[in-house]
Parts: sequence; structure tokens; C-alpha cells
Amino acid sequence: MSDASSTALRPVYLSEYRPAAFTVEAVDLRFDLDADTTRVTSTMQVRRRAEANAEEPLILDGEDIELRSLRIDGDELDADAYRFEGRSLVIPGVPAAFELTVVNDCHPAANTTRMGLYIADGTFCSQCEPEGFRRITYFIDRPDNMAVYSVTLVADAARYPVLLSNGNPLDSGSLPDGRHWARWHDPFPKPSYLFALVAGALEAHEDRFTTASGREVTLRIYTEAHNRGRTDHAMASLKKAMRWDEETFGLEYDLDLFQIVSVDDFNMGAMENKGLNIFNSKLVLADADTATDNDFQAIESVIAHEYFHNWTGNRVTCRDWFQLSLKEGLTVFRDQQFTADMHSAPLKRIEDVRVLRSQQFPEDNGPMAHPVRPDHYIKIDNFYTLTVYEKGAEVIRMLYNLVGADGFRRGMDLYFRRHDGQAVTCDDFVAAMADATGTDLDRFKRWYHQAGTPRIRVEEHWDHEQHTHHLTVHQSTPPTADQPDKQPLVIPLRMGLLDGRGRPLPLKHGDRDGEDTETVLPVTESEQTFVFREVRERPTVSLLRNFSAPVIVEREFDDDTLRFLVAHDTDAFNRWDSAQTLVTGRVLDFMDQQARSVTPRLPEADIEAFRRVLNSEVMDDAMIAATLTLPGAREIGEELDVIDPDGLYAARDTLVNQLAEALEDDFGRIYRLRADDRGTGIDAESMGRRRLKNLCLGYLGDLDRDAYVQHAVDQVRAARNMTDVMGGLRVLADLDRPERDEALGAFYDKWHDEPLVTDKWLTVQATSQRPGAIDDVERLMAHPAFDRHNPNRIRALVGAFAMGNFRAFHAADGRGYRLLADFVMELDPVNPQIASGLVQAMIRWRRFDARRQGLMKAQLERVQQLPGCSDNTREVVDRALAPGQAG
Ligand code: B3K
Ligand code: ZN
Repeated sequence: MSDASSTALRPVYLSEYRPAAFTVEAVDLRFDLDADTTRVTSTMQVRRRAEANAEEPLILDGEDIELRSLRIDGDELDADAYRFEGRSLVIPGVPAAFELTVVNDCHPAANTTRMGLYIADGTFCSQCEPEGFRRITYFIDRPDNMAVYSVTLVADAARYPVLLSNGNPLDSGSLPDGRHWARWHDPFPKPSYLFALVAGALEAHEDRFTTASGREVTLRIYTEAHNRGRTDHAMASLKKAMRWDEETFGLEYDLDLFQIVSVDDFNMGAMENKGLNIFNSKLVLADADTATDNDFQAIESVIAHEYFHNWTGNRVTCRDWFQLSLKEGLTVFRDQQFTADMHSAPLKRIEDVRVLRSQQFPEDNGPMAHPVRPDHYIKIDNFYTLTVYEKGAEVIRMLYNLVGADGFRRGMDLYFRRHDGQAVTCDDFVAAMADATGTDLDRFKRWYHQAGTPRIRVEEHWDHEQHTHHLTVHQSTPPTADQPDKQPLVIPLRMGLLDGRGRPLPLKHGDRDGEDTETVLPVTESEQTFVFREVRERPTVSLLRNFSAPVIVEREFDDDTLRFLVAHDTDAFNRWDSAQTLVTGRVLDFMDQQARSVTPRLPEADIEAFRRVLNSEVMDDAMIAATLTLPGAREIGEELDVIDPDGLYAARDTLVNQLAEALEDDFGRIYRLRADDRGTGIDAESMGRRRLKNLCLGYLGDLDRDAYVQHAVDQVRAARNMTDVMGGLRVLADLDRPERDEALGAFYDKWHDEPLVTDKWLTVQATSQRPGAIDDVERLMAHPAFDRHNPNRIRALVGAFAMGNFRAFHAADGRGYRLLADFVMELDPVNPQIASGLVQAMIRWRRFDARRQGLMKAQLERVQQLPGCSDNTREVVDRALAPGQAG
């Protein structure tokens, strides 16, 4: 805790990294589990590193725990033989190698932070990444200390029948006083952040997996008894992920047992603890009645992500937390590839780019901007960001495209050969890729330390005499707060040329003379010109295909070109992207016209372009739906110098409404063709059908006509899967009609015992587009369904409102801001991680009009002044309020 008003918090710098003087090589932990006071006895084998100075004391981290005793090689230390310095326990004068026994207490029931050891619905549960182990016991709690763990758990047998930790079970037994014990051993050295412990009344769904080399692995997914039967999808996903990693990267699972535990009270999505993943129940439990298609897909991808960490993160881990993207960017890339292989690659790409543009780009252009490898932080908790994860994955994807699929595989093989069992840096990863493929990646590495989203500007010139087409590419990255000067990056620019009928042209440029119709231009300088030969007519350029680099392309398209690309581009991603660009431009036009009191009209040619997409016989349902899903107001707002939510919504609403009017018959027909589908299958075709059907219903609902409202009511009543129920409910939730309250009431009556379904009920109201959504949010915050301390409930209501309801949150009266600040200040002492996440909804205040700026700033200042404000929240708010920050 810090004094809110005066002290500036001191950051940790990457440049100050140095190894610890000692290593804990092995640790034997005993837990006497008790909700109020758990006694931890830790026996460590400690060795001074050869390079370390013999005078250096042993320094252990510890936070909110109480030391009971310390012994070195069996001899108890007197109180004057050690000291506390802040949160460090300092023991001077220790030998070069010794056994240290620490006894300490911690308090799981009182631990509201959900870091360290805590109780989630009566189950003991741990979360150590990044610095939670120090809340359990004193330790060298940093990822470059890899140790072998043995763990003994002792607990009341009736209340905590299941006792789990990492690795393999060794033995168990009962004790006379109604207690029992279990002993675990993990043969793989690991950093403390991968330690895990679970104890509770849980039931296992068990299965088996035979690895490629023929080893039998037992798989178990633990849930509370009432959730049994809802883990089939998670189990199937796990087996698919295990097989995929063998086939794609030759990576096999390495223990005899792989366990997943589902808990309802968890700060984030999931955690890759060695052999014992802990999951937010939202990302494990699913059946057609209660989970939507999106839930099913999220489960598959996160189960895979955490499983993939077993190699990229656990076997090879990070030297320090600045290297977080070493494991996260790489593992996100791996899970993206997995999903693309399991389903549709272009759709997956579209979804990922949407997230990047709507969330990572704003982050990269705001007060929290930081490189993929940050160079300083106050709380590392604040850097589990879209930049480290998603932009980090884009950096890996560019590497993949630069060295090719085979080269990437050779690079991965070399990375594991060199570094298995080590804690390494992003440079080590890039070096493995460079060495395995003989590629010079020095300049490429700028992606790791330069923040901000690069911009590309393209000028074209067709020479009708020479039959050449000249493409001049300018790149620049706007300054970010900590980095005023930016260097040019290596930008792989995938592109093609189309002739007037949309046929791809052979690309003859540089020393390339073949018939290839797609190429990757290696953009490396601030300005570069590429010349294409034998171009006999003015071509249309299709640029940044499949989003080959995380950049913004600034290019003045005329509408005809965009509609041409929507219809003809050979790259599926770019067909979608051109439609997005068309709509974004149109919303901006509408805003302009409305500001001049001109009534805007959607051009007939746009309507026809969308009609063709909607009735396309070549695109599948999911792709049609993706193309007709318009960019949100938040995304479009990024194009404006000053974000004006009112103007944006007025324009976007008008456009949606005109599109719905114009295509009413098409939407109606397509809806009816799919309406009687009561299927529950989660294959790509069924999911695509539901997606398109619900998209049509959404447009029709916008017309607010009785017949369509009835469609929504009927769909909610008759649907046999949650996707369709929510599709109908979402339409009704936006309307001011009695049907709305009836449907929401019936939904709650049916599902109030299912927390994950109740979350959907909260979110659909929190994100409603009808006026007065904030009144509903205030009312719901006092409703019994809302638990003010449960992270899922908070995200479903307050998070969904602040981050997902741009219209209501940014209402001009500033009530949204006040509501959020009040809640953040209440939550901060309880759960600083979640509080500092929520407050980020206001940190880009400088991007808005003067009035909103003042309102947001005032609320940020209130939070900043909060007595005892956590370092987590302070870091975010201080950055947001610091003078000279980007918006
Ligand atoms: N590694 C964890 C995230 C930990 C977040 C700590 N605040 C899950 C993941 O990214 O796979
Ligand atoms: Zn991860």
C-alpha cells in the first residue's frame, strides 16, 4: 500500500535485471490446511550461485504472511539473525549451501485478493502468477528460480476430500483426528508462479490419452458435484489440443496425469500451473442449454492455450516478467493456429484482428502504451495486456511468415533443444529462429521494444507507357509517452494486384519474374518504392492481406474501389476488411452530414454490395454474418481526432436502420429459412447458421416492428440452445416494450441458480442500447444476483457496462464515470487487480470532447486520492493523469 497523495511509486526496470545471489534448488512444502490459519512448513535446499559475492545475504519475498520460525541446517535462528526490509526477509551470513526451513502462517478465508492461497466457494485454491507465491510462504519468488517441488497437504477429510498439487501423486493416508493427507511430487523444475494447490469437495471427470510415443496419460477435470456432466466439451477440447501439439510441433505431454480444476471465484480466465491447470468455471463448463457457441469456442481455445503452455511457458519459462510475451505471445499464436486448423482460418483471423483493432490499438495509443517487452513497470499485474498477448502473438506470426512454416518448426525445435528446463528471454527465442533458418532478425527485434501502432501510407502511380505500377510505402510510428522517437520496423506487407475484372495479376518485381499472384513486400525503411512490371492496365491493389502485420494502413480509397474489393478480392480477410472500411467511411460521412443538418442516405450501390454478400452462394453463413457485422462505435471513434459518442451513435444508428429497411425482405427471408433450426450441434456449419440467423434477427429487431419482436419472443421461448436464446434476448433487451421485461423476468426465474447463466442476464442488461441502461445497472448492483466481490459477476455487470456499453457509459451527464469510480474505490482494497482493470475504461479521457474530459479526469483524480490506494490502481491512474500523455 502506498500513500496516495505524495509518494511517487518506484518502477522496476528491465535494465536493472540481475540474477539472485542464491537459488532454491528443491523445496518440500507441508500445508496444514485451515480456512482461517494455514500453517506452511517449507524446507528448501539453497545454494549460493557461483558468481555471487560471498557477503550477499539471502533475500526472500513474503507478503501478508507471518513468520513463525526459521532454521538453517536444523538450527533455529534467533530473531536478531534476520531482519525484514519492506516485504523482504533478509538473512545475512548464510553458508554456500544449506537447508532452510521456514514455518509461516497465512489466512486463506480472509484473503480477498484471489492471489496466493484463498477460498473459492469452500474450496482451497491458489493463484501464484505472477507474484502470488510470496503470499503463501517466503521464497525467491521470481521466475528464474526453478526448483523441484514436493508437497504434502493435510486437511479435514470430510470437508476437503480431494487434495491436489502439481505433478504426480505419491501417496496418501488418513490421520486419527478426522484429517487426511496426500503427497505430490513434480519431477520437472519449475518457477514458483507455476505452483498450485487445490483442496475441496470435488468430483472428477476422468479420461485417458495415449501420446504419440505410446505413453498413457490420465486426464481429470474436477468440478463441484452439481456441475458434473458439463465437462464433456472441455475434455474433448483437451484431447484435441494434445493431439494437435504432437502433430504440429512434435510436443508430447510429459507427466502421467493432467488435471484441470474449475472454480467459480477466479480473477482471470485460467492458469497453466504444471500438471494442475486452474480454470474459471466460465471456461470449463458447457452444455447446449447453458452455453453459447461463443462460450464453446472460448473453452476450446483457452483449454488449448493453457495446455500449450506446458512447453511454451513451463518447460521453457521466462527469465523475468519483462519477458512475459515470450510465453504469452507465443502461446496465443499457438492457440490461434490451433483454432484456425480446427475451424475456419479466415474467420479466426477476422475475430483476432477485431480484438486487436478495437482493444490493442487503443491501448498502444494511450497512457498505458508499452512495448511487447515492457522496459519498466510498477505492478507487473498491470502488464497482462492486449499488447503483451495479442500484439505479442502478431510479432510471432510475422516471424512465422518471415521464416515459413518449416523454418518456424526448425526454430521451435532448436529453442527447446537449447533451453528446455531454463528461464530465458525473448532474445533467446528470436536467436533460435534466426540460427535455425539463417535469417537476420536483428532489425525485426525492434518490434519487441518499440511501443505504438505503426502507420503505413501508400502512394500509387501507374505508368501507362512503361506499363509499370509504382507503390511507394511510407511507414511511421507516432510517439508514445516514454518513447518520443521511433525507428522504422520490418513490416511484411502481403499484397496482390487485380485487373479490372477482379482477376489476380502475376507480380513481376525486383528479381521476381514468375507467375505468383501474391507476394510479401519487405518494408524495412521509412520510405520505399516497389515497382511492378508488365502491368498493362491500371490495377487495384489489395494490401496487407490476411493482416500480415499489426499496422494501420492509411489509404484514400474511393467507394467504387472498396466495393470492388468486397466483391472480388481473392483474399477472404481483405474482402471482409474492405466492407469494414466502407462502413467506417460511411459512418464518418453521416456524422459530417448530420452535423450540417443534412439527412444522410446510404447509397444504393452500398446497399447492393451488402445485398450481394447476404445472398452470396460462395460465402458460408459465418463469413456472411462476419461481413455484415459492422464495426462498433468505439472502433470507428479511433478515426476521429476528438471522439464524439453522441455524433457517432446518431450516425451509426442511422446507417444500421437504413440498411435494415433496405434489406428487410432479405433479412426476413434468410431468417425464416434458418428459424426452425432447433439443433444444438456445435459444428462449424450449425454455428455459422445460428450466427447468420441471429444477425438477421438483430437487424430486423432494429426496425422495432411487432412481427419481428414476436420472432425474438418466439425464439427465446422455443430455442433449444443458449445461443438462440441470447440472440432473441439481446434484441428484446434493446427495446422499450413489455416483451422485454417479460423475457428477462422469465429468464431469471429459470436460471437464477446458475451463476454463469445469470452473468449473461446481467450482461445483456448492462450492454443494452436503450436509454436508461445506467438505471438498470444501478438497480442490478443492488440485486441478489450480484455478488460485489465475485470477479465474474463484476465483469458481467460493471465491466460489461464500462467496457461494452460505449453509449451509456459515456453518457454526457457523467453518471457512468461516477458509478465506475465509486465501484473501483470500493473494490480496490478488496481486489486491486480487478479494480485496476476496471478503471482503465476512463484512462483515454484526453481523446474525448472537453466536457467529457473534465468529467472523466475528475473521477480519476478521486480514485488517485483514495487513501491507501493499491499500487495496481495507482500505477494506472497516475499514468492516465500524467501531463503530456497520449490520449
Ligand atoms: N498465465 C495466466 C495469466 C496469469 C495472470 C496473472 N494476473 C493465464 C494465461 O495467460 O494463460
Ligand atoms: Zn497464457
